Amino acid sequence: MSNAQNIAAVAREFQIPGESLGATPYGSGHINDTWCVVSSRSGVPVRSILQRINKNIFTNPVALMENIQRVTAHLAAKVSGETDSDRRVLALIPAHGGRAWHLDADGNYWRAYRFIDRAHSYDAVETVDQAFQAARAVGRFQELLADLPAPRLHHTIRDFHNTPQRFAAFEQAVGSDVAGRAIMAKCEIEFAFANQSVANILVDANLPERVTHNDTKFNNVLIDDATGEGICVIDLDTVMPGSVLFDFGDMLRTTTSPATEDERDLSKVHMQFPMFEALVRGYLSSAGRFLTQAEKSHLASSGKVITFEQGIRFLADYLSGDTYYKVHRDGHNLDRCRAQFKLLESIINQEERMEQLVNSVQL
Ligand code: ADP
Ligand code: GN1
Ligand code: MG
Repeated sequence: MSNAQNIAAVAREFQIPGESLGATPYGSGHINDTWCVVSSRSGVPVRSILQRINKNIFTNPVALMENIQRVTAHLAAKVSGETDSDRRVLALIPAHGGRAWHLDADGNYWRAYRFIDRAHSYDAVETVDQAFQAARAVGRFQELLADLPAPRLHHTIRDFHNTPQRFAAFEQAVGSDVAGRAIMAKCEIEFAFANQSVANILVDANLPERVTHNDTKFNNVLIDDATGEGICVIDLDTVMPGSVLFDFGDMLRTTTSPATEDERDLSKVHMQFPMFEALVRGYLSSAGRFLTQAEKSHLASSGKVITFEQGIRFLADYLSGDTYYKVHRDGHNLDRCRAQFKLLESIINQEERMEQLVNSVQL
């Protein structure tokens, strides 16, 4: 159900105005399938985003879409009146019946968003300002959602950042070795076991629950082409109750190294201190207004936890035969794991200096 004709048919289920000109696969996300749909409105081409939600991973798409509707409505009300307010929040395009989603004959859930023009996502960070801007945008996103009215959002994936549970799943994947690949990943498996204690740092810290994004990798923040501002935080599937430290940690994981997440030349993978500094300053410029001391004191260690968590998630998926993340080459998940573990080593080597920086910025 993904040839051009079928995509056009799905696009017609939504209130996308104008006549459809075509659709192309879009973005580099690992989970959902995304297309950019172009339609002609009075002769002017207009783009929309069409997404098929990964139903193996998100087992309750209706609850997920309810979260997204509540979150986007709340954010839109908060930014209304600001310049460019319609580019600061994702806006769902409803289906013809008025629902926020369309269910196809194969049981797939789809949604559409207005395309945010004049902004881009990047798989690797290029400048310190980009790191600053992305972190500021995520801090603001959390701040704007702090007064989201009850009830609590649905957990779209249970125990998403329960790192000890992620470790248990990894251990199980090693034990069952269903794809017979453990032999290929001996060093990485040893490294994971040697660093097991990292998994407990944030769960043991008794941090406050807030509305958080939970998937703040750099390519989930759109950077404005003209101003360089982190204009919109996207990919809202995992917005749910959580700790802000996982959001900050995932930015640290994805914005401090010059290399992409799956870089095979590990000499390119390292934590660049100036990027970390920009990240801390950008994040505190918005989130500094509401963070507790306990949260601030875990900023540096959060990167270590989530980089470890992500490494063992990629490794577990490699050992399980690549059932979760999209892969584009043999050994892709193992490459991703290796890059995470290299980055983790680099973070650990600079930990003391990172803690000092966080303390000095707070004064
Ligand atoms: P995934 O969950 O698979 O990562 P995303 O929601 O992050 O999917 O979308 C994939 C990519 O599509 C993003 O990285 C971004 O480049 C682009 N994208 C998503 N939504 C929009 C939008 N509303 N406007 C412009 N680009 C978008
Ligand atoms: C997935 O959807 P995407 O590609 O932004 C994953 C994140 C990982 C990330 C690693 C729902 O994010 O948790 O950190 O890949 N999303 C889900 O690149 O598992
Ligand atoms: Mg994404």
